[in-house]
Amino acid sequence: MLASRSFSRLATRSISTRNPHAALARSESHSGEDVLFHLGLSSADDLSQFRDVKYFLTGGSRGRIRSLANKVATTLPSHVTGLPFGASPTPIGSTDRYEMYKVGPVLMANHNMGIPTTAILLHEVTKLLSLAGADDPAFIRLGTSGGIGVTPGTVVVSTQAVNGMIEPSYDLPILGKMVKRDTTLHEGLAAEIIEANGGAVPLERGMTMATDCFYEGQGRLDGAICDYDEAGKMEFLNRAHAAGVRNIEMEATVFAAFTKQLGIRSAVCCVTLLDRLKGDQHPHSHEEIVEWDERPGDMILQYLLKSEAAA
Ligand code: R2B
Ligand code: URA
Repeated sequence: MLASRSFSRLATRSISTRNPHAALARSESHSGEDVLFHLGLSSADDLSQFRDVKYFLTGGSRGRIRSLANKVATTLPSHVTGLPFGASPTPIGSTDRYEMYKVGPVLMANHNMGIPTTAILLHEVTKLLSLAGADDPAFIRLGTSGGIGVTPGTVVVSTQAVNGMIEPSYDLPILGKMVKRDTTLHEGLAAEIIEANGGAVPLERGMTMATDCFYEGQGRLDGAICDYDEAGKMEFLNRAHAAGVRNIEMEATVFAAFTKQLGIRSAVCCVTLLDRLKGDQHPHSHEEIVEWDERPGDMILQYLLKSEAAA
């Protein structure tokens, strides 16, 4: 009962950008097009193929996104993917900065590491989907992270993102002023993902901290520079844990804030590769890490199957 209601779409709503100067881009560009520079696409291309996008999945590594695209192609039914039997997805646009794939209603691209590269992708994919007239697509980040007091291999489905100051805010200097944006994620989408998982992948709910540095920003003692000690590191990690943070990565704040500002439903699902309360380096075997790496994608495949079955 709850399942069919939560997976149904109540209203159609085109994704939209929020920029009163949109026409300026075309008038300034050499050819009168709005160029999505880092995707290698433009408003002059036939973007109608993106109109049916219902899900945008992103994660850091291009290899992980490529393998996810193949899994989506082989797991979703052919009436959803529209792919002939045995066909593999091929990248769309330029592959210099990002690798982007589309399988039926699922668009996928890697965002690389950190907030700036993720922000560029979010701007351009959102413009792309808006130009194409896509209807209310959900944005989901699938990634890896360091857990805090969480069993390694657990996927944290984020309630909210916090920055490296443990504040629920994405802070971006704009025109020389610090602009702070809300980082709350969409409750309903997270609930649908968790329900579709049905206990198959171990998961926890919790806040996710996004930092600007893998080493010092995450309180590691093993970087090339470190001006604090073990006690300082543990005080920081314990304080984050007490505030409700269950994992640390490098993109959740911009992902949450960007989507929240444009009214896009979004979720962040990151597997924890180690418990930072126990150390800084990955103590687990390569095979374990490879298996855990697949978990967020496998969870989302279950969500896609269920969501499409209810469509
Ligand atoms: C998780 O893993 C990467 C750093 O190793 C970074 O992109 C992140 O958020
Ligand atoms: N990604 C991070 O940002 N931190 C970790 O500890 C592991 C993966």
